[in-house]
Amino acid sequence: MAGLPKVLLSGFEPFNGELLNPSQEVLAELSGERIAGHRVEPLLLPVDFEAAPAALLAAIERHRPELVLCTGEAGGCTGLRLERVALNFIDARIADGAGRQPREIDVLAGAPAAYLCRLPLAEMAEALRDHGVPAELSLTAGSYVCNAVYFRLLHALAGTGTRGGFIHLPYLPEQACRHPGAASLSLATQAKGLGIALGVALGQ
Ligand code: PCA
Repeated sequence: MAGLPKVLLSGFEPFNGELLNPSQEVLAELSGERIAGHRVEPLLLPVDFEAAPAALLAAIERHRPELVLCTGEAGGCTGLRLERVALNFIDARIADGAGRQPREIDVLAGAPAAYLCRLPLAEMAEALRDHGVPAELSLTAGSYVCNAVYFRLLHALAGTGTRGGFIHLPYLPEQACRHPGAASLSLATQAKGLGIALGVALGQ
């Protein structure tokens, strides 16, 4: 399988007092899997405005993937949230892992205000629902570390043949127990959903 083209799949470490991050857990489920003729290469990122994009861009250099799919937790969302837009904007509600809390600044000065995702997100969301996985399209990935990583990803990939996307994930049931009323999806369903989304994206 070493010769297969690669998909780079990133997730984040737990943050904001959580003991788990669904995006970290799905990496273990999908690591090394073969999807539509591609091998899934996992990458765990720290919740850090500087270290996370740096590690992602280094991994892209190292692995030369055909597709990069980043994932992160969006506690409270009800399904897989397919992000259409990466904004050149940071406004951190809480400090990152390095203690930084930038407010109302650019991700990259001089770069465009936003990038649109070029993956077939509507088709991916439809396929997810067809397979019983709740999914929604979203026009903003927020203004925290996930959006900053997404913006740096799409900026780096602009004009290359490599495609990229970002999917936010709901709490795992173990997390939702500590947030009464919050939605959750099992790890198996989340991992299945990412496999389906990747299959549709790679089939294009
Ligand atoms: N979610 C955060 C950062 C890390 C994560 O998993 C976000 O949505 O920005």
